[in-house]
Amino acid sequence: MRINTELVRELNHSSESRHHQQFEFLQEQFQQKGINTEALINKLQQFQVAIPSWALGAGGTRFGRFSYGGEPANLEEKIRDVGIIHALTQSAGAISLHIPWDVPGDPEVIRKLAADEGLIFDAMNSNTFQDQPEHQQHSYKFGSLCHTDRNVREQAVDHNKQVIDIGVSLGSKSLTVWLADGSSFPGQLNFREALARTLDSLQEIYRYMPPDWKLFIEYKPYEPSFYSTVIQDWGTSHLLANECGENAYCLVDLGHHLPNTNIEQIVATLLWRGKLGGFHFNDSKYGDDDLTVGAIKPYQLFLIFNELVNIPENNPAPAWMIDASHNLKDPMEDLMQSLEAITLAYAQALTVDRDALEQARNANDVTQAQEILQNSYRSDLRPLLREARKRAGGAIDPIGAYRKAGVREKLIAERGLKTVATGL
Ligand code: PSV
Ligand code: MN
Repeated sequence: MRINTELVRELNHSSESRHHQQFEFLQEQFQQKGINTEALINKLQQFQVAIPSWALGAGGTRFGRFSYGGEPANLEEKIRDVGIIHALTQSAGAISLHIPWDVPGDPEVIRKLAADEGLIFDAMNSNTFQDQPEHQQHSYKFGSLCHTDRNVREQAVDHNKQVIDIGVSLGSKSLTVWLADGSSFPGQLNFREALARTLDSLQEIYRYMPPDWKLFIEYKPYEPSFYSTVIQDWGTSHLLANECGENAYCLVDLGHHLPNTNIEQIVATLLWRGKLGGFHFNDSKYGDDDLTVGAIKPYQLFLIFNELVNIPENNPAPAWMIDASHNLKDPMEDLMQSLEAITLAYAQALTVDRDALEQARNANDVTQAQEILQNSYRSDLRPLLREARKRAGGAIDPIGAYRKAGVREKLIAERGLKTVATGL
């Protein structure tokens, strides 16, 4: 199943005139406010978010997993699925692989396949949170890079080195390390020694990276460890990144914060230090990456983008990725909803009147500062997103087009109802 430009044009046909009216109306409003529509469209078209290879199948919980049907059974099919999402949205031009779930047979063939779909390889992800008996001698039950046993640490470091090698063969330029290392009971772990051992292991991985690569260090306060996590927060991630070197950065995953954490402030701090390397988007009511981006806290997402639109020169462009779980919905529809929410928050943040906001801040006009932000947040910029997509060759209404084209039905016919994608 593939979606080509011809088909997208056909699918767009019925939405064309309605879209035109809505876009004209929005453009007039932009003119009145002195906002440059073309510059906005240009920025939106440049903005690409990577799709993780493990998000294309139905996710499970520890209580069960309900398959979706037509799920990709191998790396080639995962790339094809991201190709479909990219063809419709024109904003998912990259895929992020998790090893050993996605070891490529022939890297050249995989590279070509991705290029045919207009995709590049974003950050590589290592996995030392699960045991893969056929690939490893020692267990990660009590940690990996932090483990008390040198042999386990060496095995985990070697795995990360292999992931880098695979990434190099595919043209990726970064490695994301997320560790499940931690403890579930007080007394289990010597905090200081565990952190020191983790740093030691990370430094060895860092030294192995090619000079044009970046290391992203992801943090998470709990789960699967329920008492302590070795890299629990942005401060720990920042400390480790600093100790590793200038190509090591922090990775912020929205779901990896305790309730009510001010994530936008963390983003601002990391940007100030030039250490924000990557971003995992998702949403949650209670924790981690349970829900579609923007499903619960769209205003928080906007406030985060309000910080992200101004990337200072000392911080390289962060890597954007969705990292969400899909338990009930069609994963591809869910990913398209996430892309829409992310792009919308980005567009809204781009329309904030920065000069007026700074003036209000400097005058301590609290009400006005809030008004400025909320005016942007409350404007419906969806016609702008549709126009940017349409001009780039994408669908005016990606989910509508996906359904009209019968993508899922065709995938089920091709792949069967009972395929299971590798992942969590
Ligand atoms: C962990 O919760 C995480 O956010 C990390 O990014 C992992 O690599 C990913 O989910 C998938 O397991
Ligand atoms: Mn993540």
